[in-house]
Amino acid sequence: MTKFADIKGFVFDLDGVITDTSILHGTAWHQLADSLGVAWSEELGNGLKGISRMDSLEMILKAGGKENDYTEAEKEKLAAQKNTNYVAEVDKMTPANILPGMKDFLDSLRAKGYQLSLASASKNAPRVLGKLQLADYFPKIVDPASLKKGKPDPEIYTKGAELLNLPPEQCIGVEDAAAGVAAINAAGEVSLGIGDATELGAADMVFANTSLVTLANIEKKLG
Ligand code: B16
Ligand code: MG
Repeated sequence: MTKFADIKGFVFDLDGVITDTSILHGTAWHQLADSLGVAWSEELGNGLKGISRMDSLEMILKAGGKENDYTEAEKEKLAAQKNTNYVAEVDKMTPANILPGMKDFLDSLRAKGYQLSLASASKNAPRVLGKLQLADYFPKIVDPASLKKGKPDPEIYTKGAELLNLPPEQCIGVEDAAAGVAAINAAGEVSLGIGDATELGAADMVFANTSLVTLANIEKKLG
């Protein structure tokens, strides 16, 4: 098991970890589901966390029994429609939308010389980071368009460690979604989950919320 002293880098998810765009994603998908006549549920919305844009659309269509009703071109248009609505909300974001404690945590990581990269499934991640004024913290971002498979596949976290030139076991992956924790574990990194301990039971350590995520608390858990 990795010790705290072995850790050299952190690979971050964005949505639900640094900021809460999941609400904005949920609202935009809910709007689209309504327009398609697909019944929305909280469960459906939660299941989309960390899932790529096109995979999210497929899940919504499947939930409504409409997975065979649209051509690929039509699906691209539906996804673009959702994204237009989502981006309009993202553009209203400010640094006040950084989740509690996360700015301090990022500052402490920088001060202690840890390397940081971003492993977000979101193609809008650079835009979101810009709105939060955190772009300087993440010069290394995995390009989600380069991925063959989304979370829970380890690819995005493997690439996140590669960007840092670190072996995976020297990295902590930070996630709010079960699919993301599975991806971190499969990549051989130490998994830090933020949220419900039952939902994120596969994580090496779980914190109930972002304000509990500090280097001191991580050291306590990792030893
Ligand atoms: P976009 P993460 C994920 O971000 C979101 O959790 C997920 O709900 C969204 O569908 C996905 O990004 C794609 O986002 O449509 O902006 O490309 O949690 O991996 O940071
Ligand atoms: Mg997330």
